[in-house]
Amino acid sequence: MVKFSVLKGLYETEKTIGCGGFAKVKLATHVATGEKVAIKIMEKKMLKDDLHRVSLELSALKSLYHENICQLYQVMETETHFFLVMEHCSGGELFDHIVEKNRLTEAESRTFFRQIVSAVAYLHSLGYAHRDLKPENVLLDRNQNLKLIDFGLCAKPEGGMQSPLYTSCGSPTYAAPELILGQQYLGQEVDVWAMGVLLYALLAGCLPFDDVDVSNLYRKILSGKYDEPSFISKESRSLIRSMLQVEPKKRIKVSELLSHPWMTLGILSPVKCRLQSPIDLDRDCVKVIAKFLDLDEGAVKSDLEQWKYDYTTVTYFLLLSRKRRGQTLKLNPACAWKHVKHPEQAPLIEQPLDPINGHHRTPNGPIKIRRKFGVRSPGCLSPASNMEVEGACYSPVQFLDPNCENYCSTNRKRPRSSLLMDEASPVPTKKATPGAKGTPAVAAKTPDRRNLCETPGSARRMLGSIEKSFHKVRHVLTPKKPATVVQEGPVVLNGKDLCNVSTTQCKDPEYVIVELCKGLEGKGITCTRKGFRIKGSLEPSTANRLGGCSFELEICYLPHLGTVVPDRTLTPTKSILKQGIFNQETGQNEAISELRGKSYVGIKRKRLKGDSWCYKKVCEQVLALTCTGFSAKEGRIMESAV
Ligand code: 6BE
Repeated sequence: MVKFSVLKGLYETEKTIGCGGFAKVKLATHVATGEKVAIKIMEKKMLKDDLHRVSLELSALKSLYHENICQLYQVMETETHFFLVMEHCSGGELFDHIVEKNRLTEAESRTFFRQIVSAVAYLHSLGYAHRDLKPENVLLDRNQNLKLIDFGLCAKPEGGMQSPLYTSCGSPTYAAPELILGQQYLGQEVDVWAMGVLLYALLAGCLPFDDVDVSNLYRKILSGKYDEPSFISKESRSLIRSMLQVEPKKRIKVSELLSHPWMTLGILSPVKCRLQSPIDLDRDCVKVIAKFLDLDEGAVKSDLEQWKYDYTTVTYFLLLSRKRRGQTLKLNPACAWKHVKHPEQAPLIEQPLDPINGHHRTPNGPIKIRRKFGVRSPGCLSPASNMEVEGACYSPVQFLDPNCENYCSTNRKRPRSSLLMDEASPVPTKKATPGAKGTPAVAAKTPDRRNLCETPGSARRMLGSIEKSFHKVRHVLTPKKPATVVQEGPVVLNGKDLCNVSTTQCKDPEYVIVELCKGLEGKGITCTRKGFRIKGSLEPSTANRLGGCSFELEICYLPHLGTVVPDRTLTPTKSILKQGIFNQETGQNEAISELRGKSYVGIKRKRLKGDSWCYKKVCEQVLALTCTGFSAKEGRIMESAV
């Protein structure tokens, strides 16, 4: 199914793997190479006040090339949506990895933390501060390499990294004391604090500063006091302590982190923050593209060197990654690319500049100077010398795909939204004043996980009219949702789906769902039941300060592990996968009705949106309920032991 015509023939979209506040991430296959990618899709209408973040994120991503930063491959913009085609990180969130393992060993934490420090040091070296470092923003690729994501809150102070910033943003639990106090701060220093919280989370499996009450949370952060679990080594504790220094000037510097003895223990080499020697465009990959498009190598090469983040760019990146893995370099002739878009027909694109030097960065390291097209949007020139410029402030690239209804071949008219973003890009500096009696300034604000970034009023006003004009187009582009089919009974889980499933010792799904709802409601979690699914949510205003979360729990039958016929050629998991719920007597897969009272019931958990730590709390509640058998009383078809 292709929902977005702009992707037609170029990407085969699969499932949605994440829904954030204003973006959804879909898995997809890049048709030309058959490689997996992640597509971050943002609906402009939903972006509202967050529209400028896309601009920030794009300008940052376009200047970044690092093995621990999720690579941007292609950008598409239609009247209604932004599509960011990005590197596929099949290992999912580092957060889930920690939750799954409870906590990580020192060696594993070191391996991960070195990569985080490397990515952050690289960012800082380019003049960017991330400002939203947390395990939810760190993904793992197939080789367990870490990849930093989400640059929507990053900042690039005009006067360089030593210039102060003012806007408080990011998650409260990762916020440095100076952010809480609403003071001016240095991007590097708040990133170091957040990395301290992150390292603590890796090693301890919980947060150093945590409280259900927001003011208490801020008090704890400001005090800088936290528990040091005894299982954490003296060296680790000392490193965490050096990062979690309340006084920013006493905090360890990123440059010191790179060669810190803890970081190099057993590995010896200091952390590298930059990629090694610049590499020229890979000739083999260029050749393959040239052959496919019937162009000469030189044309493809010069096209690629412009780093337009179009289909040529993504194809190059993916071919290169195939080459590095020792896989064949060939392109799928069935791909629509050839028919819809030749490099020379590409719309004239405003080039993003390397925000540091006004140079064009190339993914392979060398910086090529191409000043001509780099246009700084006038709105970005800050009048005050100390004024903060959030993110880079170049005009977002206009990209209209010829395959889309809204493609404008002359490309003279900029989409209104882009003009809008130009206006919105210089986020006004906001100097928060700490409340009376030392009440933290941020505490009074909405405890949204990414609070406190503002959009100028003019931009907000413009949005209203743009929304209206987009409304019509949206109806054409967005097909109606199919009516949801409410199932009669619980689904039977396949072996593939067994992750994020809590098992119960109960065989009655109705009992489990009723008790689960009761138990969660008892903990102040709002639940709505639909069939054998529960949609739940935790409001930010109630028990948590993390911006709340919503989740889905699905009651399902677990595969009948006991009746799987062992197949010696397969591993146990594969054996379940292959055979499903197999009844030895009948030699058939059992129907759901026949499973009643025979199969154990499981609860599949899924975070829909919101804060991960808040979601972790929900998971803990679910686990607590399943462990206690939902209540003190005996379940109807409950068994005491498996
Ligand atoms: C840029 C945000 C992003 O994701 C998970 C998988 C694959 C790819 C895990 C489960 C199948 C593969 C069974 C945000 C959030 C959705 C995690 N901004 C990404 C890129 C991004 C997500 N992935 N790759 C890139 C990703 C995540 N799964 N497994």
